[in-house]
Amino acid sequence: MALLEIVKLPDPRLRKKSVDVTEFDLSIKTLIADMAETMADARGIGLAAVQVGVHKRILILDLGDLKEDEHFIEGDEESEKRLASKRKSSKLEVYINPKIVSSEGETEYEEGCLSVPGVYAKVCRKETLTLSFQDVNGKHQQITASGLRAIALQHEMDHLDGIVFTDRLGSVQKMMVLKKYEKLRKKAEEEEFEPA
Ligand code: QAP
Ligand code: CO
Repeated sequence: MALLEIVKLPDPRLRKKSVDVTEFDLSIKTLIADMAETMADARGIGLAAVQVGVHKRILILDLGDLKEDEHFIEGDEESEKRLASKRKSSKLEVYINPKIVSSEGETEYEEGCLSVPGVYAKVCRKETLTLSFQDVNGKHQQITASGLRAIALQHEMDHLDGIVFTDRLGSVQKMMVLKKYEKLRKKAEEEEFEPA
């Protein structure tokens, strides 16, 4: 197992479309194990392969004990506690070559992204969706998801097509979020050059 580097905005690798997995070999299983370790280390609930620089249509989720309708906000004490308890019970879900079969309804959720650390914004998504996908062995599966799982699946599937959640914001909101992100990046850069 290994920790991988998480690709962050504005890295152009996040904009490239990922391609279908055709060989369900050991290298795929190793990649998924490394992605799971990387996601857990970064305290994420979802990760697409493109976020570790691999352009294959693979995404993983680990909602742990978070209920489907549960919200988490970084910095919020209650959310942090729930996130910490989720850590104790990991429930890894792997989706390879996912395709939306049908979707219904609309919902809004305050999203974040390991590739855009530190910023969050409300994004419109479908409320429920039925997905076909393949598991780690290449076996075809289907799932109907709603709540947080449905949001996370749509967020991660966007990554497979080079789309980041900030692309889905209105122009004013997008500007505000990207400005905040730039500020955070500059601050992180400064701190790197002159450590406290
Ligand atoms: C995508 O996001 C998602 O900014 C997964 O500092 C988002 O795991 C699915 C994270 C919302 C469903 C709803 C973000 C961690 C994690 C940050 C994540 C940060 C630390 C984001
Ligand atoms: Co993301």
